[in-house]
Amino acid sequence: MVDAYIGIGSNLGNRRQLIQDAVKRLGRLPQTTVIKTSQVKEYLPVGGPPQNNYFNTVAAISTSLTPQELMKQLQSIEKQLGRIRPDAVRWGPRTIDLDLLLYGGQVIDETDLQVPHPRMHERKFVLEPLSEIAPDVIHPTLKRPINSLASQCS
Ligand code: PH2
Ligand code: MG
Ligand code: MG
Repeated sequence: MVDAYIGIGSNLGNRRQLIQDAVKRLGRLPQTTVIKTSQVKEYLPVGGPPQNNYFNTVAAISTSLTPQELMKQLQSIEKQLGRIRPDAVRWGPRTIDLDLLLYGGQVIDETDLQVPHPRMHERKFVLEPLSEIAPDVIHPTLKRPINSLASQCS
């Protein structure tokens, strides 16, 4: 089993409900347990066109799915919760977004799968909730603990 961290965001529809539902579905994935979730907090949208505020959270899971299998399952949950792909606009509004942030200490650089998530270290809406549940986890390429990255992110 590997500890993985999933960033979850919603800014369309019943945002809090969608996030709760996404966490519930994570817990029902094969070979996967949800270990912890951060508080759900509201954040201003980062990037993209003007849009509604997001609710964001991070979930810690323990899984024996491979990163590729996990990614497929995350996309399937997004689809079940009304996510329309391809997105109309990059970083546009979405009912639900599930991003694989970290998968153990692994570094993966494939066309459809990059871990650690390439922008996680500059995003407060990721680092703040991640730091709440995993402050001492080391970012596998920057080699720094999450709480240190979070404290330097504005
Ligand atoms: N996701 C994005 C773009 N901008 N901003 C916030 N606050 N939260 C998000 O989850 C988010 C975003 C692309 O996935
Ligand atoms: Mg995202
Ligand atoms: Mg995404």
